[in-house]
Amino acid sequence: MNFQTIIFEQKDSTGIIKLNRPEALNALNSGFFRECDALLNEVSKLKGIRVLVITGEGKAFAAGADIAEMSDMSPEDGRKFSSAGQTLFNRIENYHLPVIAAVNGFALGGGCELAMACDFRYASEKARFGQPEVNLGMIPGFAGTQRLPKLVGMGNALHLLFTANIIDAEEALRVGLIQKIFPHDWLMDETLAIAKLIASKGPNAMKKVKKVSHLGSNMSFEDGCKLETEEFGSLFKNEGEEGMKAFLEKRQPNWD
Ligand code: CO8
Repeated sequence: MNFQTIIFEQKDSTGIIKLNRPEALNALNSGFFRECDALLNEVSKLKGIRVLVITGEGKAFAAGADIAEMSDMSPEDGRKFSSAGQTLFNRIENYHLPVIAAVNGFALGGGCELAMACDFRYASEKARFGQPEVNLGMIPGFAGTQRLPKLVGMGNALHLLFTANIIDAEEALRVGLIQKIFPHDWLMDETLAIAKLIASKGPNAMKKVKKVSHLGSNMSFEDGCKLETEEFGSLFKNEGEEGMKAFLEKRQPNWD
Protein backbone atom coordinates (compact mmCIF):
# COMPACT_ATOMS: atom_id res chain seq x y z
CA MET A 1 0.00 0.00 0.00
CA ASN A 2 1.67 3.18 -1.21
CA PHE A 3 0.38 6.54 -0.05
CA GLN A 4 1.67 10.12 -0.10
CA THR A 5 0.18 11.32 3.17
CA ILE A 6 0.22 8.23 5.38
CA ILE A 7 2.33 5.17 6.17
CA PHE A 8 0.71 1.91 7.19
CA GLU A 9 2.44 -0.78 9.18
CA GLN A 10 1.20 -3.95 10.85
CA LYS A 11 2.69 -5.07 14.17
CA ASP A 12 1.20 -8.37 15.36
CA SER A 13 -2.54 -7.76 15.30
CA THR A 14 -2.30 -3.95 15.38
CA GLY A 15 -2.40 -1.76 12.29
CA ILE A 16 -0.54 1.54 12.68
CA ILE A 17 -1.62 4.50 10.54
CA LYS A 18 1.05 7.20 10.68
CA LEU A 19 0.27 10.64 9.25
CA ASN A 20 3.32 11.43 7.19
CA ARG A 21 3.61 15.06 6.08
CA PRO A 22 5.91 16.23 8.88
CA GLU A 23 7.07 19.23 6.80
CA ALA A 24 3.50 20.62 7.11
CA LEU A 25 3.01 19.28 10.67
CA ASN A 26 0.76 16.58 9.13
CA ALA A 27 -1.87 19.18 8.18
CA LEU A 28 -4.94 17.35 6.87
CA ASN A 29 -5.59 17.88 3.17
CA SER A 30 -8.02 16.31 0.72
CA GLY A 31 -5.31 13.82 -0.32
CA PHE A 32 -5.26 12.55 3.26
CA PHE A 33 -9.06 12.11 3.31
CA ARG A 34 -8.95 10.10 0.08
CA GLU A 35 -5.96 7.99 1.09
CA CYS A 36 -7.13 7.25 4.62
CA ASP A 37 -10.52 6.17 3.28
CA ALA A 38 -8.81 3.86 0.74
CA LEU A 39 -6.56 2.50 3.49
CA LEU A 40 -9.56 1.66 5.69
CA ASN A 41 -11.01 -0.28 2.73
CA GLU A 42 -7.77 -2.25 2.44
CA VAL A 43 -7.49 -2.87 6.19
CA SER A 44 -10.95 -4.38 6.29
CA LYS A 45 -9.75 -7.00 3.76
CA LEU A 46 -6.63 -7.89 5.78
CA LYS A 47 -6.73 -10.88 8.09
CA GLY A 48 -5.46 -10.67 11.62
CA ILE A 49 -5.78 -6.94 12.36
CA ARG A 50 -7.84 -6.39 15.50
CA VAL A 51 -6.93 -2.84 16.56
CA LEU A 52 -5.84 0.34 14.76
CA VAL A 53 -3.55 3.04 16.13
CA ILE A 54 -3.36 6.50 14.55
CA THR A 55 -0.27 8.63 15.20
CA GLY A 56 1.86 11.26 13.49
CA GLU A 57 5.42 11.47 12.15
CA GLY A 58 7.59 14.26 13.58
CA LYS A 59 6.54 16.83 16.13
CA ALA A 60 2.83 16.86 15.32
CA PHE A 61 -0.07 14.43 15.42
CA ALA A 62 -1.77 16.88 13.04
CA ALA A 63 -1.68 20.69 13.33
CA GLY A 64 -5.10 21.06 11.76
CA ALA A 65 -6.77 21.13 8.41
CA ASP A 66 -4.41 22.31 5.67
CA ILE A 67 -4.71 26.10 5.83
CA ALA A 68 -2.86 26.50 2.50
CA GLU A 69 -5.43 24.29 0.74
CA MET A 70 -8.38 25.97 2.48
CA SER A 71 -7.29 29.57 1.97
CA ASP A 72 -8.69 29.84 -1.59
CA MET A 73 -11.90 27.89 -1.07
CA SER A 74 -15.36 29.19 -1.84
CA PRO A 75 -18.16 28.58 0.72
CA GLU A 76 -19.28 25.61 -1.40
CA ASP A 77 -15.71 24.19 -1.51
CA GLY A 78 -15.51 24.69 2.25
CA ARG A 79 -18.73 22.75 2.80
CA LYS A 80 -17.44 19.89 0.61
CA PHE A 81 -14.13 19.84 2.49
CA SER A 82 -15.93 19.84 5.83
CA SER A 83 -18.22 17.07 4.66
CA ALA A 84 -15.28 14.93 3.40
CA GLY A 85 -13.56 15.30 6.78
CA GLN A 86 -16.73 14.52 8.72
CA THR A 87 -17.44 11.45 6.58
CA LEU A 88 -13.96 10.05 7.18
CA PHE A 89 -13.98 10.80 10.90
CA ASN A 90 -17.46 9.28 11.28
CA ARG A 91 -16.14 6.22 9.47
CA ILE A 92 -13.28 5.98 11.96
CA GLU A 93 -15.69 6.34 14.89
CA ASN A 94 -17.95 3.62 13.47
CA TYR A 95 -15.16 1.38 12.14
CA HIS A 96 -15.46 -2.29 13.06
CA LEU A 97 -12.14 -2.24 14.97
CA PRO A 98 -11.12 -0.28 18.07
CA VAL A 99 -9.09 2.80 17.01
CA ILE A 100 -6.64 4.41 19.45
CA ALA A 101 -5.07 7.85 18.93
CA ALA A 102 -1.41 7.98 20.03
CA VAL A 103 -0.98 11.76 20.16
CA ASN A 104 2.72 12.45 19.77
CA GLY A 105 2.67 16.26 19.48
CA PHE A 106 0.39 19.05 18.22
CA ALA A 107 -3.26 17.96 17.84
CA LEU A 108 -4.85 21.24 16.80
CA GLY A 109 -8.05 22.04 14.95
CA GLY A 110 -8.74 19.16 12.56
CA GLY A 111 -5.93 17.20 14.28
CA CYS A 112 -7.76 17.38 17.60
CA GLU A 113 -10.98 16.46 15.76
CA LEU A 114 -9.25 13.38 14.30
CA ALA A 115 -8.03 12.34 17.76
CA MET A 116 -11.57 12.80 19.11
CA ALA A 117 -12.99 10.51 16.40
CA CYS A 118 -10.80 7.70 17.78
CA ASP A 119 -12.16 5.52 20.57
CA PHE A 120 -9.70 6.89 23.14
CA ARG A 121 -6.53 8.92 23.27
CA TYR A 122 -3.07 8.28 24.74
CA ALA A 123 -0.66 11.21 24.64
CA SER A 124 3.00 11.99 24.93
CA GLU A 125 3.93 14.56 27.56
CA LYS A 126 4.83 16.76 24.55
CA ALA A 127 1.27 16.66 23.13
CA ARG A 128 -0.63 19.92 22.77
CA PHE A 129 -4.36 20.21 22.08
CA GLY A 130 -6.65 22.98 20.95
CA GLN A 131 -9.33 24.22 18.60
CA PRO A 132 -7.72 27.43 17.35
CA GLU A 133 -10.07 27.94 14.38
CA VAL A 134 -11.46 31.26 15.66
CA ASN A 135 -7.93 32.71 15.31
CA LEU A 136 -8.50 32.22 11.56
CA GLY A 137 -12.06 33.54 11.63
CA MET A 138 -13.29 29.95 11.25
CA ILE A 139 -14.96 27.25 13.34
CA PRO A 140 -14.23 23.51 13.49
CA GLY A 141 -15.61 21.72 10.43
CA PHE A 142 -14.86 18.07 11.16
CA ALA A 143 -17.46 17.64 13.94
CA GLY A 144 -15.31 19.19 16.68
CA THR A 145 -18.24 21.27 17.91
CA GLN A 146 -20.19 18.03 18.34
CA ARG A 147 -17.58 15.66 19.79
CA LEU A 148 -15.71 18.07 22.09
CA PRO A 149 -18.69 18.87 24.38
CA LYS A 150 -19.48 15.15 24.64
CA LEU A 151 -15.93 14.40 25.77
CA VAL A 152 -15.18 17.33 28.06
CA GLY A 153 -18.58 18.91 28.84
CA MET A 154 -20.03 22.08 27.33
CA GLY A 155 -18.21 24.56 29.61
CA ASN A 156 -14.75 23.10 28.96
CA ALA A 157 -15.53 22.77 25.24
CA LEU A 158 -16.69 26.34 24.79
CA HIS A 159 -13.75 27.55 26.88
CA LEU A 160 -11.40 25.90 24.36
CA LEU A 161 -13.45 26.93 21.31
CA PHE A 162 -13.86 30.59 22.34
CA THR A 163 -10.32 31.20 23.60
CA ALA A 164 -8.41 29.09 21.01
CA ASN A 165 -6.16 28.20 23.97
CA ILE A 166 -3.57 25.51 23.35
CA ILE A 167 -3.51 23.15 26.33
CA ASP A 168 -0.83 20.71 27.41
CA ALA A 169 -1.30 17.00 28.02
CA GLU A 170 -1.84 17.45 31.79
CA GLU A 171 -4.72 19.88 31.17
CA ALA A 172 -6.15 17.60 28.45
CA LEU A 173 -6.10 14.72 30.95
CA ARG A 174 -7.74 16.90 33.61
CA VAL A 175 -10.68 17.81 31.36
CA GLY A 176 -11.08 14.23 30.11
CA LEU A 177 -9.95 14.81 26.53
CA ILE A 178 -7.29 12.10 26.85
CA GLN A 179 -7.03 8.97 28.94
CA LYS A 180 -3.28 8.66 29.71
CA ILE A 181 0.01 10.53 29.38
CA PHE A 182 3.39 8.86 28.84
CA PRO A 183 6.98 10.05 28.53
CA HIS A 184 7.40 10.86 24.84
CA ASP A 185 9.65 7.89 24.04
CA TRP A 186 7.29 5.40 25.70
CA LEU A 187 4.13 6.50 23.88
CA MET A 188 4.16 3.94 21.06
CA ASP A 189 5.28 1.01 23.23
CA GLU A 190 2.58 1.75 25.79
CA THR A 191 -0.05 2.21 23.08
CA LEU A 192 0.96 -1.03 21.36
CA ALA A 193 0.84 -2.85 24.71
CA ILE A 194 -2.76 -1.75 25.32
CA ALA A 195 -3.63 -2.54 21.68
CA LYS A 196 -2.27 -6.08 22.24
CA LEU A 197 -4.37 -6.46 25.37
CA ILE A 198 -7.51 -5.30 23.53
CA ALA A 199 -6.69 -7.62 20.61
CA SER A 200 -6.68 -10.58 23.02
CA LYS A 201 -10.38 -10.07 23.89
CA GLY A 202 -13.35 -11.37 21.94
CA PRO A 203 -13.18 -9.63 18.52
CA ASN A 204 -16.95 -9.71 17.98
CA ALA A 205 -17.55 -8.44 21.50
CA MET A 206 -15.16 -5.59 20.67
CA LYS A 207 -17.15 -4.71 17.53
CA LYS A 208 -20.41 -4.79 19.44
CA VAL A 209 -19.21 -2.77 22.42
CA LYS A 210 -17.98 -0.12 20.02
CA LYS A 211 -21.19 -0.13 17.99
CA VAL A 212 -23.50 0.01 20.99
CA SER A 213 -21.47 2.72 22.77
CA HIS A 214 -21.12 5.08 19.79
CA LEU A 215 -24.54 4.53 18.21
CA GLY A 216 -26.21 4.45 21.61
CA SER A 217 -24.71 7.81 22.58
CA ASN A 218 -26.70 9.39 19.72
CA MET A 219 -29.97 7.68 20.72
CA SER A 220 -32.47 8.03 23.52
CA PHE A 221 -31.58 5.98 26.64
CA GLU A 222 -34.41 3.54 25.88
CA ASP A 223 -33.33 3.00 22.26
CA GLY A 224 -29.72 2.60 23.38
CA CYS A 225 -30.81 -0.09 25.86
CA LYS A 226 -32.78 -1.87 23.12
CA LEU A 227 -29.71 -1.87 20.88
CA GLU A 228 -27.61 -3.23 23.76
CA THR A 229 -30.11 -6.05 24.37
CA GLU A 230 -30.13 -6.93 20.67
CA GLU A 231 -26.33 -7.07 20.38
CA PHE A 232 -25.94 -8.81 23.76
CA GLY A 233 -28.25 -11.56 22.51
CA SER A 234 -26.39 -11.85 19.21
CA LEU A 235 -23.21 -12.93 21.03
CA PHE A 236 -24.80 -16.12 22.43
CA LYS A 237 -24.15 -19.13 20.20
CA ASN A 238 -21.41 -16.89 18.85
CA GLU A 239 -18.06 -16.14 20.44
CA GLY A 240 -19.78 -15.67 23.81
CA GLU A 241 -20.30 -19.44 23.86
CA GLU A 242 -16.56 -20.05 23.54
CA GLY A 243 -15.68 -17.29 26.05
CA MET A 244 -18.03 -18.62 28.74
CA LYS A 245 -17.05 -22.27 28.11
CA ALA A 246 -13.36 -21.34 28.37
CA PHE A 247 -14.01 -19.64 31.73
CA LEU A 248 -15.82 -22.69 33.10
CA GLU A 249 -13.13 -25.04 31.74
CA LYS A 250 -10.40 -22.80 33.26
CA ARG A 251 -8.61 -22.23 29.93
CA GLN A 252 -7.90 -19.33 27.59
CA PRO A 253 -10.63 -18.77 24.96
CA ASN A 254 -9.84 -19.52 21.34
CA TRP A 255 -11.40 -16.76 19.22
CA ASP A 256 -10.18 -18.04 15.82
N1 CO8 B 1 -2.00 23.93 7.56
C1 CO8 B 1 -1.03 24.05 6.66
N2 CO8 B 1 0.28 24.16 7.00
C2 CO8 B 1 0.59 24.14 8.31
C3 CO8 B 1 -0.40 24.01 9.30
C4 CO8 B 1 -1.76 23.88 8.89
N3 CO8 B 1 -2.76 23.71 9.75
N4 CO8 B 1 0.21 24.04 10.52
C5 CO8 B 1 1.53 24.17 10.27
N5 CO8 B 1 1.77 24.23 8.95
C6 CO8 B 1 3.05 24.39 8.25
C7 CO8 B 1 3.60 25.79 8.43
O1 CO8 B 1 3.02 26.66 7.49
C8 CO8 B 1 5.07 25.55 8.21
O2 CO8 B 1 5.32 25.44 6.81
P1 CO8 B 1 6.62 26.19 6.16
O3 CO8 B 1 7.79 25.51 6.83
O4 CO8 B 1 6.48 25.87 4.71
O5 CO8 B 1 6.51 27.61 6.52
C9 CO8 B 1 5.31 24.17 8.81
O6 CO8 B 1 4.02 23.55 8.89
C10 CO8 B 1 5.89 24.22 10.22
O7 CO8 B 1 5.04 25.05 11.00
P2 CO8 B 1 5.60 26.25 11.91
O8 CO8 B 1 6.86 26.81 11.34
O9 CO8 B 1 4.47 27.19 12.13
O10 CO8 B 1 5.96 25.44 13.25
P3 CO8 B 1 6.03 26.02 14.73
O11 CO8 B 1 6.62 24.93 15.55
O12 CO8 B 1 6.68 27.35 14.75
O13 CO8 B 1 4.49 26.25 15.15
C11 CO8 B 1 2.18 25.59 15.38
C12 CO8 B 1 3.67 25.13 15.34
C13 CO8 B 1 1.93 26.40 16.66
C14 CO8 B 1 1.35 24.30 15.42
C15 CO8 B 1 1.84 26.43 14.13
O14 CO8 B 1 2.30 25.75 12.98
C16 CO8 B 1 0.37 26.70 13.94
O15 CO8 B 1 -0.17 27.54 14.63
N6 CO8 B 1 -0.27 25.99 12.99
C17 CO8 B 1 -1.66 26.20 12.65
C18 CO8 B 1 -2.56 25.65 13.72
C19 CO8 B 1 -3.99 25.90 13.37
O16 CO8 B 1 -4.45 27.03 13.31
N7 CO8 B 1 -4.72 24.80 13.16
C20 CO8 B 1 -6.14 24.88 12.83
C21 CO8 B 1 -6.30 24.90 11.37
S1 CO8 B 1 -7.99 25.16 10.90
C22 CO8 B 1 -8.72 23.68 11.13
O17 CO8 B 1 -8.12 22.72 11.48
C23 CO8 B 1 -10.21 23.63 10.86
C24 CO8 B 1 -10.70 22.21 10.74
C25 CO8 B 1 -12.02 22.16 10.08
C26 CO8 B 1 -11.95 22.65 8.67
C27 CO8 B 1 -13.26 22.62 8.06
C28 CO8 B 1 -13.20 22.61 6.58
C29 CO8 B 1 -13.82 23.73 5.90
